Amino acid sequence: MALKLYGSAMSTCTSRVLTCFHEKSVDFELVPVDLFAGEHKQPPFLARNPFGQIPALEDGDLTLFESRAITSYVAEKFKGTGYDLIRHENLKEAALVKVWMEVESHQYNPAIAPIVYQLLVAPLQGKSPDQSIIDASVEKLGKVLDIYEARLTGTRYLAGDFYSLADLHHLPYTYYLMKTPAASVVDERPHVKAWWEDISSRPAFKKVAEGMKFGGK
Ligand code: GS8
Repeated sequence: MALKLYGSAMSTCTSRVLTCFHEKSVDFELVPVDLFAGEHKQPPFLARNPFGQIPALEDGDLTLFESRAITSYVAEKFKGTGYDLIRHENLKEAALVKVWMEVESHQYNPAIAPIVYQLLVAPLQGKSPDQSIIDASVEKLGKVLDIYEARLTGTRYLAGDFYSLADLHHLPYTYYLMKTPAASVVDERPHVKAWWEDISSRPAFKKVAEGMKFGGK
């Protein structure tokens, strides 16, 4: 039975899971959830994620939410097929993948998400971007990326010389960031830029990016 993902192709957290599906070459069905109609706050969706946020996964009688927990489950369940995203045969490499997944979640995401929200989402909601939030977040993201620049001087990818779930988790938000003037925060750092060009050109993500459109951009 195919995995069922409830979400929206344009959403960053849904795209994170879709990219993982493509890397693993697993069968899935994307069940659209209409955020603009507030479907994610209605009882049928709340039964899948009581926090009312997309995406949610159904695999038989198992229901999961939180995109990073979903990708970890999929990468583990299908460790024998497709690209190995978690280095399951090497304990030390697997631990480094987990370290850099935590970094994305706790350092990178809190800095980048407000920039994408202010520059791409707020205008769609008829609000003007708040420049003070953008400036503070760009500064915060720059400090995180200074650490990435140093790290990527020694290794090709974040966890080592292998692409992993740690890199994959960065794709959706960075993809949207690169469509804004704040892209300079990546462009100014040569190793970060080369890493971005490398990970965003993988066929699995290119397929997903085709569906990532915010207001036609
Ligand atoms: C965040 C989910 C989330 O923010 C995860 O799955 O990784 N930590 C969770 N989902 C957003 C769309 S992300 O582009 C969402 O559902 N927003 C609508 C809302 O919060 O009402």
